[in-house]
Amino acid sequence: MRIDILTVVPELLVSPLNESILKRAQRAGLVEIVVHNIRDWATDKHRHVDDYPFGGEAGMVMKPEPVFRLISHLQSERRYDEVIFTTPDGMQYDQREANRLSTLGNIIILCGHYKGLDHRIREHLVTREISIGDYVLTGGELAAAVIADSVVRLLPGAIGDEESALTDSFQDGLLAPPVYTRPAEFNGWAVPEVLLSGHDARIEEWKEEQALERTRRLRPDLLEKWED
Ligand code: 6GU
Repeated sequence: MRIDILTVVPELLVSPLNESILKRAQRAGLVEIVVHNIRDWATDKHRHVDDYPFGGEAGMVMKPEPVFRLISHLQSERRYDEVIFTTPDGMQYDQREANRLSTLGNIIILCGHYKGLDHRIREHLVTREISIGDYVLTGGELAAAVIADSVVRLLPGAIGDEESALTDSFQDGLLAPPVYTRPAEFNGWAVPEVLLSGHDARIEEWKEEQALERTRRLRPDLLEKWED
């Protein structure tokens, strides 16, 4: 898989994409992540990437030409399954979408910035508009990092324990049960007895109960989806 991220602030994407699991996945050749500076594709002398909006609103708008040139260049080199635009008015990102993206070949993630992107690019080049939640970020870079992280960890071989991506919170529509490690008693606080019992069936049952109880208490909205 290849993920091309297009941004006016490439610095924001360096460290989140080059540590830990994402670093390892790239070294192992599971994914290639390439960050592009949109400014490098500007057409004018001062390398402008934004301009004033028609109709006289406040704030600046991302110009179409640099983004168009960069996307056209990328698409001339390989096929992309999706051109994603990160924007607060996109569809809400969730685990189902992360799963879907992780099955694709190559994707472009165009990071929104300023007051927005010239709408012609959204209409003609963007195939998917994604928001990571109902709050406003200064730009789409952190959202792009969230998407890349959540997709890459799903690629086969990206995380050591094959099982652990499948047992994530949300992967079965429920929150994950609590986890514990040694010591069995710490500071007078004991690990739930059943986990020390060695009784696999009872442990599984306890985990399912806990997952349900936590979901019912903390995220009843997920349970409604799950029961459908
Ligand atoms: Cl994708 N971009 C921005 N700027 N703000 C957001 C967002 C994206 N998702 C939630 N808030």
